[in-house]
Amino acid sequence: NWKKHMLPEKNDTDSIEQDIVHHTITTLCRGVYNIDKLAMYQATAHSVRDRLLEDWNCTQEALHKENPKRCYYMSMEFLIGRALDNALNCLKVKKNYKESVNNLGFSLEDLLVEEKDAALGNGGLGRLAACYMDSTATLDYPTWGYGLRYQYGIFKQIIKDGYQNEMPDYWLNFDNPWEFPRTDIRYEVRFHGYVATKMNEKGESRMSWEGGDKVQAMAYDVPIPGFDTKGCGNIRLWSSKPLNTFDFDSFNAGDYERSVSEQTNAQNLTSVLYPNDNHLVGKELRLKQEYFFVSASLQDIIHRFKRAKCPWKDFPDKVAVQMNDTHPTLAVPELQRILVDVEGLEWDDAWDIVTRTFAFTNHTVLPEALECWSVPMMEKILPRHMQIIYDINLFFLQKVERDFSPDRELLKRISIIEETSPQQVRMAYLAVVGSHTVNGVAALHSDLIRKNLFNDFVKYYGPEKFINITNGITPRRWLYQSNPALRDLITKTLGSEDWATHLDLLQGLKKYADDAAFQDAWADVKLQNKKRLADWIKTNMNITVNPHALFDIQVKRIHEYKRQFMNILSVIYRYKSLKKMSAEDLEQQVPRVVIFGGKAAPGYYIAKLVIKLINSAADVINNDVSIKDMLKVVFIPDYNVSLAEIIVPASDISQHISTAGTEASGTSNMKFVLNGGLILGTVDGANIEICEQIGKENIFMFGVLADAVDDIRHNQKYHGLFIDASLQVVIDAIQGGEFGDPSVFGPLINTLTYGGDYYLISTDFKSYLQEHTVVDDTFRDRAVWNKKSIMCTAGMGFFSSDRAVRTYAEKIWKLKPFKVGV
Ligand code: 26Q
Repeated sequence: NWKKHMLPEKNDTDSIEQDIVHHTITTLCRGVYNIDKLAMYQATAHSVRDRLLEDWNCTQEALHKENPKRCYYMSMEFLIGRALDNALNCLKVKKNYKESVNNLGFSLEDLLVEEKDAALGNGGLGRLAACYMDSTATLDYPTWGYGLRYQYGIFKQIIKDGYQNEMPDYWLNFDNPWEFPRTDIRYEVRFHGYVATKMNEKGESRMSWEGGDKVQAMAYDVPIPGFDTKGCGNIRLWSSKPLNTFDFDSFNAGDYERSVSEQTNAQNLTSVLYPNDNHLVGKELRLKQEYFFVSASLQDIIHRFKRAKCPWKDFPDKVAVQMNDTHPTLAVPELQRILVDVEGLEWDDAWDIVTRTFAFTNHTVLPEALECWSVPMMEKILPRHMQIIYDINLFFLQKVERDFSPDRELLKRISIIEETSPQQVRMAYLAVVGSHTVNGVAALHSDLIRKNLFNDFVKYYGPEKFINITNGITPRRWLYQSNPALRDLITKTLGSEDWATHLDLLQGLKKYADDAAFQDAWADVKLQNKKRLADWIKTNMNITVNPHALFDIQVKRIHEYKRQFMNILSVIYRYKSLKKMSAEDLEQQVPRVVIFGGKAAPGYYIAKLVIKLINSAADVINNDVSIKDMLKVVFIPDYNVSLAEIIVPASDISQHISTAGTEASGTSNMKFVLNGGLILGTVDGANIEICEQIGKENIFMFGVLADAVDDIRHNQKYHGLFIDASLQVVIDAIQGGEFGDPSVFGPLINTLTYGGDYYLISTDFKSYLQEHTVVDDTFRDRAVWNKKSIMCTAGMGFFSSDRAVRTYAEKIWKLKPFKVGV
């Protein structure tokens, strides 16, 4: 009888309107006559989610029946952004919704911006996870994401006096139509306690983790629509809740307050996302979050596995787990613990299952970002896991010694335990030992980790275990959704919108690259997008920028290795040069708008000073009438996914200027180029492959190569730096107080002059300035520029996250698409 009531939702405008009104009255309990934009957004979102849920249920039911192999993408971060526009596009109902919302007296565009970003991530790694979920859903791969449901996402950045201030992002303040609490899906997670020996059912002696404190993990599901498919993916996020047991001991002791405060502690576990990007913080709470996440996810995976009654040895044929960096690495000892201590398997059989299940993606080579946890901390919070890690390490080292080399130095280097005081667990090594495949995220990065970080492991295991899968981005959000004008032009030109799921088809644009009419249409789209951004800047910051100027954009987390400092130094150099020019010369310049955006980790003092310097320079430059609007500087506050959707389509140039060898891949570089923006960049990360794909004549590259960096650092250390005259001019201007109290910037300038210039700004500065001149000269010839811009977009097929995910599925997960009935 159920079936007959399960009628599909209708998507004609009349039915849509009915649904929206219905949700207004019931779900929101609002009178139709006093409804505001927020309520209207919510009612609309609820009606869209109804349509999504049909697909969700359909997919999950089919998966349950067929029970194919599945992949689980474990990530501490998912930087999803807004969901409504994406869902409308995926379901192909945007046009009708627009009309329905209009008929109800609202504009859809107004409603879309009412939604708060789901900002459960810091930057690249979290956004990558979101793009991959979009692609696995679109390609019908049976993949689920697992993550944490932080109540506070990445902080909101406010600029006060030029300085960054942080405000909490309490994003769940209003109801969130895009998550489903699963009140019935709960698991217990233990911390602390002790290890005892016990007899199991077979009469064997086993270790058992007992006592300690327990909290509960409850599931929230976030449906992930695929583009133009009935299939719908899922991200399962865990929220910590107090266990609903009553602490009678405390109660009897009359300590009611304490028992309540313990409950609050349990809830606080998943309160806040750590706001550090590419930087380890060794906080106990972070370690607890990691274990909580891993424990709940594995219990859920095993619960699902057991329903099919397969033998344990088949586990890796049913389950693939991808670890997004080392953050979920405790899953390795946790699965080993469950198999040996709880399920009674022999160590070696269990270890075989573990290592056939996990794979690990590395996202960084920066030493300060590599996770290391102190042994005493780990012992206290996870006593049994610490023992298991020691055993994993012991057996591993014994094998290395026996099968490979007895060299003590090698064994010390390759050990999962670092013999510092106190000892440290090297999580990246544990992840390598516990995985069957390890991958880097761009060709250069994968080479570097094979050569440096994991070199001993490559020699021991052989090179096959260490592969490259270059990152990708979803063309749905990063072109189809965020750049409607370009989307329509491309679709019209190519004759269909198949490119949105087969991005290589963009190649078809190449034959129009010299066509003057097409170039004009192309340039007009760019101008529209620049106007859209200029309007945003005017409305939100009250700064006027000229949309015909060259828009030069650097938006990403603020970090020394990304060298926003070098960018603002070059801007100051440009400013000083403009000021020296005659009126005639000034008139001949290419006007520039330099746009910055990005958050600094709250405790990252130098990064915060960079923000201050950008804002101080902007103040002076933007108010100096003598340069005739030839230069404007804008720091866009609170850069996030939704702002990126406005900023990315509007670049002429975007900057990706990390010291060679430091940026693993970068993904915003791909987004800008896909939208017809040219790159000014170093020979680093995915810039190199972008260059290969689009042609070196279409990208501006400068700076030393990665393999020169070590020697230069060495030389600088022993022979001092060489500060070029152009750089000295800028340093003098700052120290001379042209941008406010110079003592403020002392520590920042010192990173160059006394700090050894670790990121090689002085090395690259001259070639950077030269390349800026090349950019200006190229921009003067509009036809040449437009052609380059077209060739950029046309060559970006490779960087679709569909390609990346397909490669993961074929090379690592051994997973086939699973299509639900049409
Ligand atoms: C670790 C321990 C404790 C607290 C925080 C962390 C932590 C959190 C986030 C460490 C690192 C991160 C984020 C890393 C990251 O975003 N890396 C970026 O990953 C992108 C996707 O592969 C690449 O494109 C970027 O190059 C890389 O920097």
